[in-house]
Amino acid sequence: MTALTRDQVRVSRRISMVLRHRPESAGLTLDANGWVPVTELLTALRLTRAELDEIVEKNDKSRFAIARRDDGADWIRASQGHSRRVGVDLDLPPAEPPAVLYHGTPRENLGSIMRHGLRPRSRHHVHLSQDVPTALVVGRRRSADVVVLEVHAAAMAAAGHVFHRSDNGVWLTAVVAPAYLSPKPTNQ
Ligand code: HQG
Repeated sequence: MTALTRDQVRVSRRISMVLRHRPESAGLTLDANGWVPVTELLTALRLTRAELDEIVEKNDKSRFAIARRDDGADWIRASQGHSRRVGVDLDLPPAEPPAVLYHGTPRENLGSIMRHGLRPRSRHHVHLSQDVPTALVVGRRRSADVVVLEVHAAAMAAAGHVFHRSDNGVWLTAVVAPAYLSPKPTNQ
């Protein structure tokens, strides 16, 4: 599959911004679960359906999901990453996590994270990756000097902490206490 063009990446970022953080900036209102009619998004962002479909299909992380309702209308939402200020509930079922998940973060955050745990900050959840390469990509959005933390997810689940898996494979949980975290030695 070919990658998005630079222009398409720009539009994709704008869609993420609108669907996750600032729907009102495009005059849109999300429903309780984060969905908006595709036709409304197209009008608001002056896109054609073909342009939107290409961006959704080629998106490197499948950030957006489109679902058809009983009346035949298509609705779209971001699969994860919403700001807390946007009061949506993705309504994902609890999911049994693998033994270990990963979180990539700038090294400068490490001291604070090992003292206070992983916090969702401005988002609804702490975001965790299925594998180390993905965690490195997430961390490198912010810094060249990234540390990957192992999250002892199965132990957390056994202690009653709830996990969800977004439609695009990101693991979500409320917070991760320091006891469940160990920094991976940097040999990558
Ligand atoms: C850090 C992207 C100090 C945390 C990615 C992270 C992901 C702490 C930052 C998704 C801390 C929050 C989310 C503490 C957490 N002390 N720093 N106690 N607790 N942090 O962007 O996980 O490309 O909200 O380590 O791929 O980086 O947008 O979270 O560095 O899936 O689709 O605070 O965003 O997806 O940053 O990324 P973020 P994240 P997209």
